[in-house]
Amino acid sequence: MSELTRFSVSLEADLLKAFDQYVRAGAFATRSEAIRQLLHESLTRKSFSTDGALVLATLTLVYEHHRSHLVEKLLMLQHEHCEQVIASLHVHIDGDRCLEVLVLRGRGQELVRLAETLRGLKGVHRGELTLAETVLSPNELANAIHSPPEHPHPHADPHRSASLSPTISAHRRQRHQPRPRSQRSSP
Ligand code: NI
Repeated sequence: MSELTRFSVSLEADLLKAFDQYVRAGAFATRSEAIRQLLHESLTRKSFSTDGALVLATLTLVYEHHRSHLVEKLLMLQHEHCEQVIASLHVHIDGDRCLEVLVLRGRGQELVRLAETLRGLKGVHRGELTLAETVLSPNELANAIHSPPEHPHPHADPHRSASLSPTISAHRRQRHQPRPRSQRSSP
């Protein structure tokens, strides 16, 4: 974390009162902590709407798994975008509905379009895209992203097996292999 800098802010009394209520309601430790998070959220959201910015996001989907071909379509789209879908979590809510949380990494606008495609499928009731963080520069990302796996795995069907999704296991394999010394960047 970089060095802390103090600065003063002038606010109207009404606005400060509203802000202090916000700090209490949000159980922030201090005003500084609340301002830090607000600034961070606002700046991160801005980078989401900028085409070139690289971001991490989550997409929460709730869907009916009985819908014809929906599970196949969701899996196919995730494989087609395997560079962006870096992890997933699946929960069987009840006899009909599933909850799936996808962790996405890529350019903001690409992720928005992917989220629209997934939540637009028939049988998907909810699809909430949440921006988590801005990430690496384009060059760093190009070095970090691995080529798509050649499907050495059976497709993990979450309704039959509790195994890790292909994207997670491929990602773990990739992460745990040390990179050649020449590719390591100095701090
Ligand atoms: Ni399920």
